[in-house]
Amino acid sequence: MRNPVVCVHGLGYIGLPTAAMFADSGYHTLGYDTDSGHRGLIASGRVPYDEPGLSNIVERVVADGDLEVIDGVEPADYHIVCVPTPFIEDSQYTDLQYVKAAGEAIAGVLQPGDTVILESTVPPGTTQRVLRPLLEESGISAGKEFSLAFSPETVLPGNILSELRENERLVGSVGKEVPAEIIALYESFVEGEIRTTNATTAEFVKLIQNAYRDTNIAFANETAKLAREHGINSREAIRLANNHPRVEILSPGPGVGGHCLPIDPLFLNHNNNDRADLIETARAVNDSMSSFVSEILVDALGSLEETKLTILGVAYKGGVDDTRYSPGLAIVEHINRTVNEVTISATDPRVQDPKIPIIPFDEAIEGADAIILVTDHPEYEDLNPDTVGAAMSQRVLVDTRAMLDRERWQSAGFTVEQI
Ligand code: SAJ
Repeated sequence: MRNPVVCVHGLGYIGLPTAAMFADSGYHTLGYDTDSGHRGLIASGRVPYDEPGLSNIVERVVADGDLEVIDGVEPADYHIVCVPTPFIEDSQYTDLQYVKAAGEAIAGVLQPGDTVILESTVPPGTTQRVLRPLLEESGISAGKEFSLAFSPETVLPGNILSELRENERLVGSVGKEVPAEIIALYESFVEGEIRTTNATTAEFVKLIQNAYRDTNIAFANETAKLAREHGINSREAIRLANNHPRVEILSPGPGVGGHCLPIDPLFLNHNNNDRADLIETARAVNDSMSSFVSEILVDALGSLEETKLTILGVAYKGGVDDTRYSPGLAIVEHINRTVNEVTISATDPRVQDPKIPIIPFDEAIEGADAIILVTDHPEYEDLNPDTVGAAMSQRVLVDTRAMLDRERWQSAGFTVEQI
C-alpha cells in the first residue's frame, strides 16, 4: 500500500510549519501556495520569515523530497487548509475569499475516502455552511463519502514548532464522529491530548481562547491606566494582587498586536446580533494604549511639538519579526495624526519593514528627546543608559514593557515612565 499523501493549502506562518511536521512524520507532503514567489523560496528549502528552528526542518524535508512544493492543487488523501482569513475593518466582517478559493480548488480533485481539514481561524459555522457546500460541488457528500473537519492551530509565534508538538489538539468534525484516520494523522506529531467535538464548537473554542487572552490583557491595561491616576506603580500592584490564589492578572503594555488577538475576537460577531459587548470593549481598551503612551510622553516632555521621538521596536512582540497590527506602528500613527511638528524614528533589530523606514539603533536615538521601548526584544535588555543618554538631547525613557531597570536608568539621569 502506498503512503498517504497530505496536501497543505497555504504555506504561511501556520501552513509551512504544519507541512514540515507532516513531512517530518513520514507523510509525503505537498505544499501549495497561490504566491509563486513564496513557492519558489520554499521549494529551494528557505523560509520567508523568522521562526526559531523552522529553517532547519524545512531545508531537510525539502532536500529529502518529503515536502514537495506544487504549482497547482493536486489529488491527496488529506487536504489541510491553512489560508489567511483577514478581517475587513470597514464592514467588520471576516474575509473568507481564500477559504472559498481553497474549497473550490479541492472540490476539483476530491475523491471518495479523502479527508479535508480546515485549520484557518474562521467565524463559527464556516466549515459546515461555507466550506461544505463548495466541497460537495464535487458530487460527493461530507461525513459520508469524504471526511470534513475543523482543527484550530493554537501555536504561539516564536515557539511554533514545540507548541505544534506539545499543545493539545481539538478536532471538530462535520456529520459524524471524528474519524480514526484524522486522529492518527495528528498523532503522527502531536504529543498533547487530541480532543474531539463538532466543527462549529471547535471553531467557537478557538475564538473564545483568543478573546479570553485579549480581554485579560485589556484588564491589565486598564489596571495600568487606573494605577497611573492614583500615582501607583502598576507592576508592583499587579505582582501583589497575583499573590491571591485565584487572581492572575497579565502584563500591561503598549497595546495588543499580531495577526490573532486584534481580530479573532471580532469574528464572534459574524452573523449574529452583535452580542460581544465585553469583547468589543476590551478591544477598544487595548487599541487605546497608543494614545495612553502619547499622554505619558506629554506628561514627561510638556508638549510633543517640535520634539524628536524614537520608537524601540515595531515587531508586535519580543523575539519575532512580524509587524501585523504592531503597537509600535500604531503609536507612530497616533502621534503623527495628533501632533503638528514631530519627528519620529523607528528602529528594530529584527524587522525590515517597508511600511515606515527602520533605521539602525545608533542613528535612531541620535538627538532624541525621548525613547519609547515598545517591543520586549531580548536585544534591549542590555541597553546601557549612559551610552544611550549621551546620544540623546533629553534623557526621557518610556518603558512600556517595564523591562529595563528603573533605578539604573534614573541614576543615569533619565526620567523613567513605565506602563
Ligand atoms: N501581550 C501583552 N500582555 C501580556 C501578553 C501579551 O500586552 O501579558 C501582547 C503581546 O505583546 C502582543 C499581543 O499581546 O502584542 C499578543 O501576543 P501573545 O503572545 O499573547 O499571542 P499571539 O498573538 O502571539 O498568539 C496568540 C495565542 N493565543 C493565546 O494565547 C490564547 C496563540 O496560542 C494562538 O495560536 C495565536 O494567538 C493564534 O494563532 O491564534
